Amino acid sequence: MTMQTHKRTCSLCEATCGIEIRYDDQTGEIGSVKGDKSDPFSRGYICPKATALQDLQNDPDRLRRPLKKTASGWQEISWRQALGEAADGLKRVQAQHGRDAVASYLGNPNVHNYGNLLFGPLLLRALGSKNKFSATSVDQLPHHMASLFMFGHQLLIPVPDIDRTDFLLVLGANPLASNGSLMTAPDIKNRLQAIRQRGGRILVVDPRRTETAAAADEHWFIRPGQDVLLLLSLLYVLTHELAEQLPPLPDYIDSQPLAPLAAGFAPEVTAEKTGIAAAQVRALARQWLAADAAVCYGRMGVSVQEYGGLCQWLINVLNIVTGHFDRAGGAMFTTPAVDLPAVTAAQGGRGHYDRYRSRVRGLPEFGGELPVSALAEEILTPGKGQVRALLTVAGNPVISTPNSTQLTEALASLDFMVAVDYYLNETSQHADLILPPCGPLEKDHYDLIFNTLAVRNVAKYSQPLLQRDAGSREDWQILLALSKRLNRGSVRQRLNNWLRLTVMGRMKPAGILNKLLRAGPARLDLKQLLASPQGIDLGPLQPGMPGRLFHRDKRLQLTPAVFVQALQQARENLLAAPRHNGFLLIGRRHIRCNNSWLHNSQRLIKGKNRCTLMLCPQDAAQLGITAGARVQVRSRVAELVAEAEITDQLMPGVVSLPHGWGHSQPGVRLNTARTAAGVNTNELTDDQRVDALTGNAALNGVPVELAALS
Ligand SMILES: Nc1nc2c(c(=O)[nH]1)N[C@H]1C(S)=C(S)[C@@H](COP(=O)(O)OP(=O)(O)OC[C@H]3O[C@@H](n4cnc5c(=O)[nH]c(N)nc54)[C@H](O)[C@@H]3O)O[C@H]1N2
Ligand SMILES: Nc1nc2c(c(=O)[nH]1)N[C@H]1C(S)=C(S)[C@@H](COP(=O)(O)OP(=O)(O)OC[C@H]3O[C@@H](n4cnc5c(=O)[nH]c(N)nc54)[C@H](O)[C@@H]3O)O[C@H]1N2
Ligand code: SF4
Ligand SMILES: [Mo]
Repeated sequence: MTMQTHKRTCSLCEATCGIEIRYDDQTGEIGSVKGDKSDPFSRGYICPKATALQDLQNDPDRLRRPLKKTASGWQEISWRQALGEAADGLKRVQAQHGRDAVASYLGNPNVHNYGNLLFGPLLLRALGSKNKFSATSVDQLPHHMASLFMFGHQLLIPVPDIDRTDFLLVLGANPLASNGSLMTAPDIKNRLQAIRQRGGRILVVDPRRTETAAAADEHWFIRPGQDVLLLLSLLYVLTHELAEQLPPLPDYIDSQPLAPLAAGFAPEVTAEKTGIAAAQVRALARQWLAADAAVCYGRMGVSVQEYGGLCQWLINVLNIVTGHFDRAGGAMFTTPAVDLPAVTAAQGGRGHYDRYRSRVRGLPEFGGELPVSALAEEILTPGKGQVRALLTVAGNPVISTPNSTQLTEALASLDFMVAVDYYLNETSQHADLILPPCGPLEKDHYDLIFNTLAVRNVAKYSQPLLQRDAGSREDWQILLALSKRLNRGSVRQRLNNWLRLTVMGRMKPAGILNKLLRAGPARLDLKQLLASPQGIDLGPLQPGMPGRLFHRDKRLQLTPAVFVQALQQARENLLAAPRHNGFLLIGRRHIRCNNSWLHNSQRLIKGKNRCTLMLCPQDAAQLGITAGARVQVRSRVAELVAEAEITDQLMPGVVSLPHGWGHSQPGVRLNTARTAAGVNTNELTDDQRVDALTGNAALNGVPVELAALS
C-alpha cells in the first residue's frame, strides 16, 4: 500500500476551497482530507464539511444503482431499463397532455457540477416544457433580475471586492456560517479580519446578531423585510442632503433623477419600520461617502423576502452612485478563465423576463424559468396545461421550497416522476424511478459558476480521485442519455439533435471545458490546468466598464423602468403603518450543514440539536417559554413543534429556525436517529408570499404565532 495525495476543489459550497486527500492507491481508501496550502485562493483553509466528502462517498445510504418503485417496494434495475422507462414515462405524459405537462426542477448542486451545467440545458430543451423550475427562485433570482436590466446579462453579478475594501456593509448574509455566497471567497473569516486589520470597518445589518455580526465592528438589528426602507432612506440622505458631495455619474450610465425616487423615505419616516434610528442612517451615509473603498453586499436575508428585487437593485444603485463600483474595493465584475456571461450571451442566454406567466397565479417567467412557489399549484390545479409529471435533478424541493405539505401532496398526485439524485429522500421518494449519479470523488470538477463570482480571478481543474465502478454513471451521462431518448421533431431535426448530442457526448465535459478555456480571456487550456492541480491565480478583479456591459449600446441602466415602476407600486405599502404585531420567522445556516443533504454524515451531525427555534429572552419570558421547551409555531399554512433556544442574538419579535431539516418521513432511506431529528421550517413558509416583482419566494419575515407547550 502507498498513500498518495490528490488535490481537488471541494464542491460542497461556493467557497471552492482547495483540499488535499490522502488515499491508498491500491484500495482507494481515504486516509484524510485536509486544506491544500498550495491552493493560491484558499491557502489551506477548509471548513468541517470538506472532511465529510469521504462520508458522502462511503455512505451506505447513497444509492449506487437505479431504483424503480414497484408494488412490493423499491427494486434495483439496470441503467438500460431505468433510462428507457424514464424517457418513455415522460414521453407518454407529454403525448397525452402536452409538453407543458412535464415540469422540471433543478436543485442547487447543479451549479456545483459543471457536467450538469453543460448537459442540463440539452435535456430541458428536449423536454420543451415551459414549466421549468429551480432553486434559483428560493435564492438569488433578484440578483439576476437586477443584473439583466442594469448590466444587460443575468449572470453579470457584481462581486464585493472584499480583499481591497475599507468598508463592508453586509445586509442579510452570514458568511461565517455560509462561507460566502455570490462572493466566492474561501477563508472568509481571515479575509474579513484583514479588512479590520488594515483599519477598515464592517457593519452587519441583520435581525440576528450572527457569527458574522459578532466578528464585525458593528451590528444593527433590522426588522425582517424592511431593508428596502433602509436602502431608500440612505438614498434619500445621499440625494436630498448630500447631493453636492456625490461624485458625477460616469458618462456610460443612463439614469433618471434619483432624488424623486427616494422622496418620502426620509430616515425619520423609515425608522419606525426598520428599527434603525434616523441619526444612524445619516451618519452611515456620510461615512459611506467619505470611505475610499466601500461596498454594500446583500444576500439571502435581502433576496428571499417580499422586496428582494428592489433590494438588490437598490444595493447596486447605492454602490454605483457613491462611486464604489468598478474600482478596487468596491463592487466589481470578474474576468473568469471561462467567460460564462460571454459564452451564454453568444448562445442568446443573456436572460429575459415576463415573456410568459405561470398558468394558475400568473407569476412572471425569468430566464425561461417559473418561480418554484408556483410548482405545487401547477400540479394540483386541474385544467389545460396542468403539470402531471416531474423530473428533478439534484434537488430536494419538499424540504427546500415553501409550503412543503402542499408540495408533498402535489408530488404524491403526479402520474409520473423521475429523480436524478444520490438519495432516497423526502422528494425522491415520490418518484417512480431514481437515477443516482456516481459519488462526488468519482468525477472531475471545474467551477464554471463560482469562478464567475469569485473575489479573485482563479482557475482550477480537478481530476476524478476514484475510478467509477463500471455500473455507475456521471450526472451528465444520465442527462445525455435521457436527452437522446427524448429526441423528437422532424426527421431532419432529430438527426441534427442526435448529431449534436453525440458530438458533445464524445467531447465529454472536459473536452467542452478545454474549448471554453481556450476561447476565454486568459487563453488557458486543460493541459495547463492539469499541470497546476493546486489552481492558477489570475490576479485581483479588474475594472471593466463600460466594455463589460452586455447591453448592446454599452450603457449601464441605473434606473430600469421595471424597478422604478415596482417601487412606485410598492410605495404606498412601504409607507403604510406596520400591520403585523406578531412574530416574524427568519432562517439561518450552520457551518456543519449544507441545505438538506449532508445530515447523514455522523461527523457533521453529532452534538446538540441545531434545529432549534431561537427567540430572545424578553419574548420567551412574556410567553412563558423556557430553554429547551417545546413551542408550537403556527403560520398561515401549517403548524409544527420546535425546541426553544433562548438567546439575545435575536431581536424582539423575531424567531429563527434553520432550513434543511425534517428527515423523519417514513419513506426516506437515511440512516440514523440523529439524521431524523429536526423539523422542516418550509412547512411554515408560505407559497403565496413572494416578491411580486421577481416571483422569488419570501422565506424570511414569515408571520407566525407562538405558544408554549407544557
Ligand atoms: N426556509 C428556507 N428555505 C430555503 C433556504 C433558506 O434559507 N430558508 N435556502 C434556499 C436555498 S439558498 C437553496 S439553494 C435551496 C436548495 O434547494 P435544493 O437544491 O432543492 O435542495 P438541496 O438540499 O440542496 O438538495 C440537493 C439534492 O441534490 C442531491 N445531490 C447532491 N449532490 C448531487 C449531485 O452531484 N448530483 C445529483 N444528481 N444529486 C445531488 C441531494 O441528495 C439532494 O437531494 O433551498 C432553499 N430553501
Ligand atoms: N454551512 C452552510 N453553508 C452554506 C449553505 C448551507 O446550507 N450551510 N448553503 C449555501 C447556499 S445554497 C447559499 S444560497 C448560501 C447563503 O449564504 P448567506 O446568505 O450568507 O446565508 P444565510 O445564513 O441564509 O444568511 C442570511 C442572513 O440573513 C438574515 N436575515 C433574515 N431575514 C432578514 C431580513 O429581512 N433582513 C436582513 N437584513 N437580514 C435578514 C439571517 O438572519 C441570516 O443571518 O450559503 C451557502 N453555504
Ligand atoms: S467552505 Fe467548506 S464546504 Fe465550502 S468549499 Fe470550503 S471546505 Fe468545502
Ligand atoms: Mo442557495
